[in-house]
Amino acid sequence: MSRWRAVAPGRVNLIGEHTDYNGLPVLPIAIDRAIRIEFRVTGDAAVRLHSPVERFAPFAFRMRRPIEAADRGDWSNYVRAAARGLLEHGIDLRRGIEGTVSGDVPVAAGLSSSSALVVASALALLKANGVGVEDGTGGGAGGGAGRAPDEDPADKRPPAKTVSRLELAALMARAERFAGLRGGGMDQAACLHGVEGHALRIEFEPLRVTPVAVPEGWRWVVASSLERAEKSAGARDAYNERARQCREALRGVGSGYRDLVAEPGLDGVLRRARGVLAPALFRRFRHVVTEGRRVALAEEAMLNGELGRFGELMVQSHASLRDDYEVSTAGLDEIVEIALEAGAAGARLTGAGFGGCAVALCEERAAATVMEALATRFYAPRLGGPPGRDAMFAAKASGGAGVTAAPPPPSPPLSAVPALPSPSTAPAPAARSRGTGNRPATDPTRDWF
Ligand code: GAF
Repeated sequence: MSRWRAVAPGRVNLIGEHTDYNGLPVLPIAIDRAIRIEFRVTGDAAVRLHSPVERFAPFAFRMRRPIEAADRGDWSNYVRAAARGLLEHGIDLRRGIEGTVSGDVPVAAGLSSSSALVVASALALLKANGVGVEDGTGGGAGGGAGRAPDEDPADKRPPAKTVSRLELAALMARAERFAGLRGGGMDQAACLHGVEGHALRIEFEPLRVTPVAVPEGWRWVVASSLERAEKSAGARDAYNERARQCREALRGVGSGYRDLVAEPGLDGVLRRARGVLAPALFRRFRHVVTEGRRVALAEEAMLNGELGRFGELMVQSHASLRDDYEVSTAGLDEIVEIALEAGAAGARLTGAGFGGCAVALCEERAAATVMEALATRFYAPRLGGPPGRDAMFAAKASGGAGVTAAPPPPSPPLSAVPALPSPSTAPAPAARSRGTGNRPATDPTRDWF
């Protein structure tokens, strides 16, 4: 019986934070850390998955509309979101999947493990139902160097239907909102369009992805603040609140963010906005428009190989996220400070903030010194020893998500997955009501799907 493996990378956003849901570009990389689903296709339209990580309890659900949500914070919601998104798009999910979810993207770390799970689930379900994924790029994206192939060459059956990567990215961005966070679409697009050795300029409305080569010798050090930034918990409400404030600010200023960022000087825009917005709204607004401007400047710096300039823009971005957008934490600020003092060209929080990780840009020869300084000054006092491989690592710009044939299993103990009632008689199963139980851990980055 064929077995498959859907692999979907996490991402590190280099610059352009909290701009995607305002229709402004971002510049992330897909990283060499991924969520994997090893699965076999089943004849009934149901999903049965489990994980070797204890806190992610096994689950099963039938893919019949409406797909019920499980409790807030339950990891199955990301898989349910993918199935729901595909069904709503009119994709006929007659066949299901059964398998194991694993991976090495640290969870609740701002590295997009949840979107990687959504994308991996969607790819697995599409594969199970003979729907191909095309590299259509909407005119923006270049080739797929380093991208895992979508089809096993041995599988000659023509796909019943195809979707393009861009279409799927947009679809999954909408679908993931089912889990509660009103995200903007960067994470799913980065996950599906990653290109080895390249950052990705992602534009929205319409979605376009353009790879930008990362110059030789630029290194990205990712360091966790050891504070969980749970997309499905506290961070979600604070995030959604920021998105609401951005819309409100725009109503006050009376123009679109894209037009505002395109104005020749931002001083006039900011002066006008200061006159009409309450102070907190003005600060949110100022972050968005200045960050929008920084993304274009950072891309230019990357194209010109100007490491110092790119670093400066990262530092400005962090200050703006800390002071104007108020999404940083003392831990993230400290990591940025230590990294800069140790010789990083730039450093900033990455992802939504409220905990999670920071990313530092270093010259190749400075990376070890920066990591050493973080180990001694940030991690040793907190962990009583060196950071684990999920707390601090050098990330590489990597290829995007795909499905390949999997080697035969050491078969997973699927008996652990709850049985579903018979499809002919039973209603769709009620959402499982077990909480995930956020166990306190010394190093909270150690859990992964
Ligand atoms: C989260 C969201 F999912 C993204 O869409 C983006 O807004 C990011 O936070 C902040 O830039 O990862």
